Amino acid sequence: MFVISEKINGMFKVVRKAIAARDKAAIQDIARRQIAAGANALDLNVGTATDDRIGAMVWLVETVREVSDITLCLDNPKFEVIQAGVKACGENFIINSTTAKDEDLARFLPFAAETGAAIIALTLDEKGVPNTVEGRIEIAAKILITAESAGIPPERIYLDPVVLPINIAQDQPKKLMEAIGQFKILSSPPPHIVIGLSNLAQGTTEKSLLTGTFLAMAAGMGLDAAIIDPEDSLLMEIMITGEVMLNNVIYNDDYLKAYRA
Ligand code: THG
Repeated sequence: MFVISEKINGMFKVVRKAIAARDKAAIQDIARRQIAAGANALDLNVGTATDDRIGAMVWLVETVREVSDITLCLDNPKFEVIQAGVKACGENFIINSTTAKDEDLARFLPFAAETGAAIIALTLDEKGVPNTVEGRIEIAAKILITAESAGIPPERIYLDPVVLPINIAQDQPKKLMEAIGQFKILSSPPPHIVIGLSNLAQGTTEKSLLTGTFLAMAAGMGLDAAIIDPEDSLLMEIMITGEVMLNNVIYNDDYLKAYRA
């Protein structure tokens, strides 16, 4: 599982304050801790509090780049913000994200092709997030076909079926499991599949248990990347144990320690 850290996000108060105060040390501290806990990439999201989203994104990229060359997942719906983040980043980034709206695909895909970057694509279009498995598959197919015409192979596409909170959309996880399985057979080689896992548990009390159970089930269907908090040790242990079940990691009695080493 490709672990993308969710913690550098203006949704969190500490990050919001650090961005406002341009407090480098606070951001660099989160980055170091998330990497030490097992992050393979860091999602950078300036949130909605600041007016100057371009300035905030460029500052976040430069701040993290001072301490790490890790892959940065530039997270913003606005093309201009992504463009500025990419410029500041130089190398080793993922674009997060485009939707399947014609207007978004027409700008994000040629840009991803030009930069050689991987790109996350949400399976939502002009009509929003589909409620059905079929609706998500149709949009996923549209994304893969449009990406291919733009010169982006499926290996550089991360399809995101869009996870919704369990307390408002309990019918969704089962549909997402099915959608993930179907996405994987849409192309050869298959696309990657990513989710923002914490969306599931927003406003709930059993966050690790809900996200951990979902993660294990989704991994079984072919999920291969997730935006999560690697400092959530129960979640990480479930993730690693899932890798054992899928025969991606060799079992021995010390497999948790071995994986972390
Ligand atoms: N797909 C993609 N990118 C994404 C998401 C996605 N980026 C943002 C988000 N979703 C993933 N990141 C988070 C980060 C935190 C939380 C959820 C998703 C979260 N926050 C707590 C809450 O809202 O209850 C606490 C916030 C706080 O402390 O204030 O759960 O789906 N491609």
